[in-house]
Amino acid sequence: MASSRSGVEFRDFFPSMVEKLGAEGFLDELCNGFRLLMDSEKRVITFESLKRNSAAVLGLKGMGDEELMCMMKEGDLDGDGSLNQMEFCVLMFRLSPDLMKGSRMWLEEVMKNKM
Ligand SMILES: [Ca+2]
Repeated sequence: MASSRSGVEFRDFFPSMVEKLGAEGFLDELCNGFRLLMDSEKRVITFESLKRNSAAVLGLKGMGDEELMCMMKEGDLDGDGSLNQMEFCVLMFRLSPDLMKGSRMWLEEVMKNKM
């Protein structure tokens, strides 16, 4: 995958989280992150909800508008201008290349069970 890292700086702390939490625990954390960031009425992440809530989420703190916008653009697979839970999780994995390398198998396993 030619990842255009379009200015998105992301501290790659996921691999150590997976070590600590295990695959399932980690996915729960991702879902938690999603809930923290989403617009509580629309149940998806919009640019506004991302901007409003990003300070609460480890790793997103201090991101500027442009970076958040890039994240939205990169994560929005179906082009509806918002991120649903699946899009968010996929994006998080794409932002963590190391995790991506090591995680294909367990990720698929966990996704099958959970989603
Ligand atoms: Ca979308």
